[in-house]
Amino acid sequence: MPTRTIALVMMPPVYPKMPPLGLGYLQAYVEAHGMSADIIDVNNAWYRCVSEGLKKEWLRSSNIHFENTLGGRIKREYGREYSFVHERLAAYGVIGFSCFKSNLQTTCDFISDLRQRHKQVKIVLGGPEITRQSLKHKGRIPVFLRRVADFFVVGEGERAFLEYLEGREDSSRVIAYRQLRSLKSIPFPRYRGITMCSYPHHNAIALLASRGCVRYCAFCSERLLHKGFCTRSVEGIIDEIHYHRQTNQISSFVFYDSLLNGDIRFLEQLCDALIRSFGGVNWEAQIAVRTDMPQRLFDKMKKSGCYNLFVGLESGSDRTLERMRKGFASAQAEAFFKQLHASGLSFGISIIVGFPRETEADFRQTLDFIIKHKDLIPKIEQVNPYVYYDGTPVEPRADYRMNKRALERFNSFISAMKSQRIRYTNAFVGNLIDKDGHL
Ligand code: B12
Ligand code: SF4
Repeated sequence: MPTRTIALVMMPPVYPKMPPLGLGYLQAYVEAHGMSADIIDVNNAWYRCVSEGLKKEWLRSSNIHFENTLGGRIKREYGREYSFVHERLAAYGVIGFSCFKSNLQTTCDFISDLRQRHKQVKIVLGGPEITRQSLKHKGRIPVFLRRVADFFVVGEGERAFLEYLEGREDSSRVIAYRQLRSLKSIPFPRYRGITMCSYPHHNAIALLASRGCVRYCAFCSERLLHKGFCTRSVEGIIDEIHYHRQTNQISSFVFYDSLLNGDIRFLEQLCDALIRSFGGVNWEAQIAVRTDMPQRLFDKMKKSGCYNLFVGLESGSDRTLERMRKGFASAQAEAFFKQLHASGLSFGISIIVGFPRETEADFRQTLDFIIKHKDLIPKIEQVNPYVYYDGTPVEPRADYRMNKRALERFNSFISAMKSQRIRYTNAFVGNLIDKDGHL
């Protein structure tokens, strides 16, 4: 098996502005175990060659028609670039594809094309969409995927992919949730072979300080990707930042963690180390509302270089927050925002309207909360009607596509933000709404 050459591929469309973090981790892990794997970021290569109009479409999320037809379009309109990737991939013995909902169609179509010429190639599929498909089909991988690929990884990829490469796969053709026992000494992504300056955000890079989550929010599919919660070592993260500052002149670091404050002792150690090692670096992250963070920790976050935070408030109604299992009440969120504010930290919040059994009064309370605190909350980062995700404990029928009221409330929310002159991020308003209205 080790004689086979390995490629790790990201097909489009996914977010194209920074190198793919998941594939960076897989490459680093496989290489630490004595094998070599090349990352082929087709998403980035094709994004760079298309027209400005197509680039704009690429960045609009939940754009299902665009997602499902992009591969065919590239093949027709950018034939040279398509063939170039085809030729390049035909040289590999094992190809692992990273699957998201947005790139699944392009990935499957491309593999079918590749197999026509390259019958011996072994195809492995992993990534969040494979996990979602498995959750949707109660632990099974659906037939349309089984026809396309040889092997599937559900959940974290490092150990599972290595087991496959070492020939330890079994007849089920699936490895699920084979998680690393510890992240403490995991090798960090160096993206060998990738030209960092080919990315639009060439001075920024994604980091991961932890995996999983400590909360159980009812609507959330993110916590289903990884069982439990664990952190890396602070030293490992500092080494990674040193490496990318020196080797790739990276000056901004975007934490892709589900939440950076899952373990507040760890967060404090991280901030201390960032201050000690660099006098601070530019960083941003998602965090959850917590009642146990001392003010000095917010101060350290600011001092260590935090320039933006994303906080999931989701509702201003205590009944809805409780049904969402957010783990806090609106008064606690208010106190938390005051702490952020007092340390001079910039942040944005997200809101879900039309969550199951949200009454008109609950919805009003959310609006009132936002309006009352418009000077405290710097911006609304994301607003969406409730979207059902496979594997979550909420009724699928509550999804906004079957709940007219959720869309009505979404529209009233936007009108209120406009009339009250509340700042919001356009790109994430309604970003989970299908652009074609498909299920
Ligand atoms: C940061 C982030 C973003 C960023 C950047 C996204 C990007 N593509 O780089 C931004 C804010 C732009 C974003 C936007 C969106 N996001 Co987002 N995002 C994330 C987040 C929080 C982290 C992603 C990450 O890098 N994780 C860390 C890496 C290490 O994990 P990973 O990529 O999953 O890789 C591991 C495994 O999956 C596996 N693996 C991955 N690939 C492969 C391949 C092989 C061969 C193998 C064996 C294993 C394997 O091994 C890896 C290492 O263990 C995740 C949730 C999460 N916690 O992961 C959501 C997540 C990826 N996002 C999601 C969604 C839905 C979106 C949006 C569509 C939302 C929207 N409508 O706006 C957009 C789409 C943007 C796009 N077209 O890509 C979903 C995707 C669900 C799905 N089934 O595809 C996720 C999973 C959250 C969720 N709802 O569950 N997102
Ligand atoms: S805190 Fe965030 S990632 Fe964790 S369960 Fe809640 S919504 Fe999901």
